[in-house]
Amino acid sequence: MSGGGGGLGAGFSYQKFVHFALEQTRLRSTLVPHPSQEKFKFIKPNEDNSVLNALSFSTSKIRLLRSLTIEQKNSVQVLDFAAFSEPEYDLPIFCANAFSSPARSIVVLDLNPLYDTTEHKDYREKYYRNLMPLIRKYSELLPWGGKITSESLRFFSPIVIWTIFEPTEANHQALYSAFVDYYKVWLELMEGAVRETCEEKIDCNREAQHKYLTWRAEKDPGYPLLKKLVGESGAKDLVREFLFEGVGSLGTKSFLEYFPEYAQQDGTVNRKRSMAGKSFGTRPWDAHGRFVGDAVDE
Ligand code: BLA
Repeated sequence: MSGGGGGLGAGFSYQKFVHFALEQTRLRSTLVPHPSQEKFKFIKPNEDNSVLNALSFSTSKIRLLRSLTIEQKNSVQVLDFAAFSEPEYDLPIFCANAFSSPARSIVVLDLNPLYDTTEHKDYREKYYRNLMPLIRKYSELLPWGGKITSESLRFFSPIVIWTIFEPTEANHQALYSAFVDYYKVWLELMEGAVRETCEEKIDCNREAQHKYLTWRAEKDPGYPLLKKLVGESGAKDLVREFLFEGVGSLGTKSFLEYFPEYAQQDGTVNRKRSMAGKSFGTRPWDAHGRFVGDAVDE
């Protein structure tokens, strides 16, 4: 191992994260392979130096638990791990995304809220009030990653870890520890979740999840890399039928129906990620999870 960090060259791998999460989930529920697994498990990248690993499952309460890792020898390492509950539960969406190059790691780790926590205070109280100590634990080790668009922010919770760091051993260790804590917390919420019976509420949960899937399937910052690795139609399939499976079946609204501000005159979707042009340079929630953000122009 070289002296000054360099966790990536030293064999850093996000597989460890995936193994931990699957093992923990198995302790509490039965994992059944998700139908999407068959098509994507053996997905082969165009480039010899790259390995893709795709796994997907469901359980009685989890509609889709899926993980994608990308490993390029001594260079890029990617983790995209998410868990979506059945619409009968209003559980947050577990989201762990990390893109690591030798220069830096870009990380989002969160229990993404199904409902905006500024508008839906009851939802914030229900899920995040008791979790605020988590952010106190990690805000120094994994500090705010700098400007983030208002569009992304509305999918984040008050406990989000949004960070950019030098890919050293110590930083990856901190990230692993945070991942372990966040996933355990999510599993506990999952275990405690009570099945909703009101059809209207179930419909709302389903639509909220569909809106989230629609956003991510259209605007994922990882898309160019996926396209490079598996080609344009391969990347589209991976996004719509694996990573954000459900985007074609949980609802019928289109991206532009949810996010009309992205409409261009010819009816196509503007490819920019941010239309508002506003961003947040510091953590915009207080210690109670209340929104206190002050957006700045990009
Ligand atoms: C960058 N990825 C980013 C950024 C965010 C995210 C916030 C910083 C740039 C920005 O502000 O848009 C991640 N954004 C998210 C997530 C949500 C969101 C998780 O809105 C959820 C709602 N990243 C991945 C994967 C790849 C990847 C799987 O998660 C590759 C396959 C790559 N992310 C990637 C790259 C960048 C990036 C290359 C930097 C380049 C860029 O910003 O376009």
